[in-house]
Amino acid sequence: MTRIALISQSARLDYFVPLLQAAAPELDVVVWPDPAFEDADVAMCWNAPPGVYAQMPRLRLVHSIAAGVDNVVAGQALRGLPVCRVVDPKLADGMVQYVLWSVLHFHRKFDVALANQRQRVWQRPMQTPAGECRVGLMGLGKLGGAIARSLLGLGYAVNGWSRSAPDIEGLTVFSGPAAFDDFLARTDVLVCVLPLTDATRGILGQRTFDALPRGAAVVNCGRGEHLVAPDLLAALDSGQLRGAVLDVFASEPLPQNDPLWQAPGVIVTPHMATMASSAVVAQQVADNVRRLDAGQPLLNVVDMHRGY
Ligand code: NDP
Ligand code: OXD
Repeated sequence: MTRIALISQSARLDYFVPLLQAAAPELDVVVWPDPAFEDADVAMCWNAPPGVYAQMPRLRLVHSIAAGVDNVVAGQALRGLPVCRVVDPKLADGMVQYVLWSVLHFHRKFDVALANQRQRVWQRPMQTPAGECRVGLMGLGKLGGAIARSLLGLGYAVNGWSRSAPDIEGLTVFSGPAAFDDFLARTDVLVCVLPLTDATRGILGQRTFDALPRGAAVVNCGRGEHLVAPDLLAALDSGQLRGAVLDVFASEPLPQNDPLWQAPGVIVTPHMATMASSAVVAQQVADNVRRLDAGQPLLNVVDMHRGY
């Protein structure tokens, strides 16, 4: 019987047990750190403890419960194991909504109105059409592509940055590191939906902020490690940046004493930009386990050379 181990050092994953049993009654499901995890064929993970796969000699597949795989591969010897992730159109819908809310916050100057409210100031901020608000999307994959199409549909001026140049009607794409500064120079609201890799870690730092037009805003819904928080605070303090919406943090939950909680112009949300339904995640993992056992190609396999 194929055994699947639910593994996380930071979250309880036992709610997946009945969902997996419903999706694939033939599976034997165990929850780490039950010692039976060592004999599992499949690891289904979020934030896996470093080195855990080395204790699993029968392991044949690592499956993230999420779109990102950074925290299931960090600190692991993968020995060529396939790594799969979740891809779900409804996950993209949630991200589109979150980013739209963030873009509206800055474009329609809700940040100004809310700050004025705290001072009992009645002042109608000047408004501009969507076409004059330039949204710069870092990452044009499953999530970034959906965001681009939605914002373009609402009339925003959208530019994108990625490694390749996906063909999205109306989107101007800047490709690779050489085009990064040109991309930034045309951005009023910078949105990060990149995966976390060696190439993207710390990309939201001083160099990037300095290359944006003065008064630009930043939205991070990729991973916390994309952001260099002291650089953000300095850029806000100097007025180089107008504000930031942050959904992800290097340490989650965000520690009580973190200055980001109270930083003027910063909105903190608890990694809620989007979330696949647990039933969909369980079904996708169950489908991939069946494919694995049948020797069929797996779905949503991550290219571990790229890291995403
Ligand atoms: P995809 O793999 O579909 O897309 C990744 C995109 O990033 C691609 O456009 C890719 O470019 C681009 N990219 C990767 N590395 C670079 C680089 N070095 N330079 C430029 N572009 C790069 O990922 P998804 O859209 O599905 O998800 C993106 C991330 O969103 C996840 O990894 C996760 O971290 C985060 N996320 C956050 C959630 C939240 O609630 N806050 C929820 C879900 C996901 P190319 O295609 O050209 O290679
Ligand atoms: C994801 C996430 O990667 O929820 O899916 O962050």
